[in-house]
Amino acid sequence: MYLLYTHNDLDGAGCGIVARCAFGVKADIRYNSIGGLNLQVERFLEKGKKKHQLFITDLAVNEANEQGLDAFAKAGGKVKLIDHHKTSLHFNRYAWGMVQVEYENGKLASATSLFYEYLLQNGLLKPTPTLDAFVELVRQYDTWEWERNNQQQAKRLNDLFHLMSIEEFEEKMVARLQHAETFAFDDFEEKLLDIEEEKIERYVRRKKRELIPTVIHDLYAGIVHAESYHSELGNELGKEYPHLDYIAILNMGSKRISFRTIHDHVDVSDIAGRYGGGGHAKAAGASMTEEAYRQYVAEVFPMEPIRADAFRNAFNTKKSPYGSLYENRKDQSLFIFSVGGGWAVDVDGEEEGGRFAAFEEAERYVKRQYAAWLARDEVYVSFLMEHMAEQKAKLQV
Ligand SMILES: [Mn+2]
Repeated sequence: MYLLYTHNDLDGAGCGIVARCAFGVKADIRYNSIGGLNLQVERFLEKGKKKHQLFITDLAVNEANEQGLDAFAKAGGKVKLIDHHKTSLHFNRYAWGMVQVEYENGKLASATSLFYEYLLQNGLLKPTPTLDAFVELVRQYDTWEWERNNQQQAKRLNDLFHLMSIEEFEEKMVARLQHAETFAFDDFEEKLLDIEEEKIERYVRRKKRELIPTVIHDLYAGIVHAESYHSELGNELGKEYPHLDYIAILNMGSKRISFRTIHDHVDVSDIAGRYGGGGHAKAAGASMTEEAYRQYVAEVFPMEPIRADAFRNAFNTKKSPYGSLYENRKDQSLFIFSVGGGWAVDVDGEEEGGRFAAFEEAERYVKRQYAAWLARDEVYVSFLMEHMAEQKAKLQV
């Protein structure tokens, strides 16, 4: 018998699917949340079944289970932990650990791609073009390479995964991988996916208005409560508000926080690590500890959500030669204007913050220091008129 304890996301399910293709009914597959795995491994170690081959994929165990598994392996037990999370690299010190974040050609690994290659190399599964294509879609989705490559099929595969139970998805995919010549969705799935795509867009648009900006441990975070579509939210909100270092997505029901960033200067697995969690540099998660609850929920509760930049302006546009006006909830006026090849900021008429080489840097400054947004045209026009009146009055003195 083969036992597979794997993650309950698309990459984890991909491991279940290739295991089913390899072992058929001889595989007992359990899909776990990050927290659920340790309980499952504890129970397995108590029974100490040495005749089973245990695979753990896309997840890591805690220290107690790490030692338990090592003792189990040393006593002749068969176990393999295959993962691609940076925070799991220390398992490589064991013969039973196989953690790889990146391939030699620079492409990022996923648990499904690593496990698939393991099965091929050990003669447990025969490669087919359909399997290759499926594994590559999962890898592109899990590593976000799909976005750069605009690989919509990978994104849609993940959407489809969330439209049904894991078991149903596994059954559907295994049948397709065993019989189809190429990997594709059927007409009904394509229609469902179109509807789902619109639904996600509406959801993200609504969440944009609930985002709360705050500073935690010297980093600028955007906080939002959401039960689903964490990847889409992390990505869309991050791009909409590039002055935020990262996005924290809270799920109060499951008491979990997801951390996402689009920036290279932030490693969200470090932030998750502070609360006992882990993950990748750009996507990580943790349980909501009491400290996390205080910082991300209680202290933030009285704060106001972020205001989006005015988007229908004809005059008050970014990088306008006449200057761009921002405002905030304290009724301050932040005016960004070009000067001598650079950019400067006036705060209520006084220059502040020094000179900026690029407009984006000046904008980042007013957004981070003053929680400001691009004002609407009406506000801009009356600001300019007042400004001109002041200048005139000064000249007449
Ligand atoms: Mn993964």
